[in-house]
Amino acid sequence: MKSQEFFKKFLIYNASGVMCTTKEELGKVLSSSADAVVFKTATLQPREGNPEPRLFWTDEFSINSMGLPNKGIDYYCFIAPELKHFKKPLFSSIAGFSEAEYFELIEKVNKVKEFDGVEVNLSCPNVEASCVFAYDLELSLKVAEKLRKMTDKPLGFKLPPYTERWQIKKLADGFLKIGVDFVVLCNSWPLGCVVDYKKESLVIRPNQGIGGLGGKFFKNIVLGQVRLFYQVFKGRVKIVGVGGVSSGRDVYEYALVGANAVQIGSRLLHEGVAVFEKIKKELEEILREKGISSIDEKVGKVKEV
Ligand code: RRO
Repeated sequence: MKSQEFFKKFLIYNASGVMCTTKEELGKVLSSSADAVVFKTATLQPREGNPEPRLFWTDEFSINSMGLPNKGIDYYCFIAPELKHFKKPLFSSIAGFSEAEYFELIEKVNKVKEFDGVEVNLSCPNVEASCVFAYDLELSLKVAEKLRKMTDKPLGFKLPPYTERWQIKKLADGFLKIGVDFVVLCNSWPLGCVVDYKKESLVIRPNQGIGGLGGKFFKNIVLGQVRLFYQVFKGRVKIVGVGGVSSGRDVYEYALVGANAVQIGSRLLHEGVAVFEKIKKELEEILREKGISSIDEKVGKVKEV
């Protein structure tokens, strides 16, 4: 599969949703030390998203109920060629409101040769009152199978955090059989709530103040997901880890449990694109101290105790 070409070398880039909605933002990420960029999840039509305030973050965590604000798939297909000169992988991200919409979206992405891969978002926690798509395992596998038949591009799925081992096993077995190239683990923790005790108020307005949580606390939740998926995939389907990455040490931990790449979300909000250079320097320092030439040697090599 083609994605093996990208993920042969460990990648560090943005999480979809952070600094990737406009051509200017995408250009900023691509001008930085990021190794690739994933675009904001696109829908068939442009969307304004939910009412503000809809995003809040501190050093420790973030909560959002953005509601999929994006410029629509046609805009992203139009600008992708204009970003190719950065010579870095460009990942499209798409989300439909029905099975049929996912199929329509991938046909549009297929027509753009500058997209190097597609991340299918099955896990937006914030759209109206609807549930997270990928909590319906059967339906997700059915859609994945059809999308696999529809595209030759490297194909990946962004999943929510799961709470049962059998859910992960079922999806991982299915993705392996279908020939999925990569998974992105995980979208934000759904149904979070943050309260400002001084103001005695919620911090975001939409959906009763409920939204997706990310940030430092999330790392250990996602490390568990990466480890369990890796035990099934054993490198045959690549894993992109996303959740609480803010240092070189976090990247090292993700690699040990089986990630071939990481994305930065909350920390990119907090620090801006300088975060990529900072994290890479910290990672290089760890590798030097340990006398390792490349992080790729460590993927999936965590020791049991
Ligand atoms: O736009 C959002 O509200 C959003 C999306 Br599409 C997503 O996949 N994850 C998230 O935390 N927010």
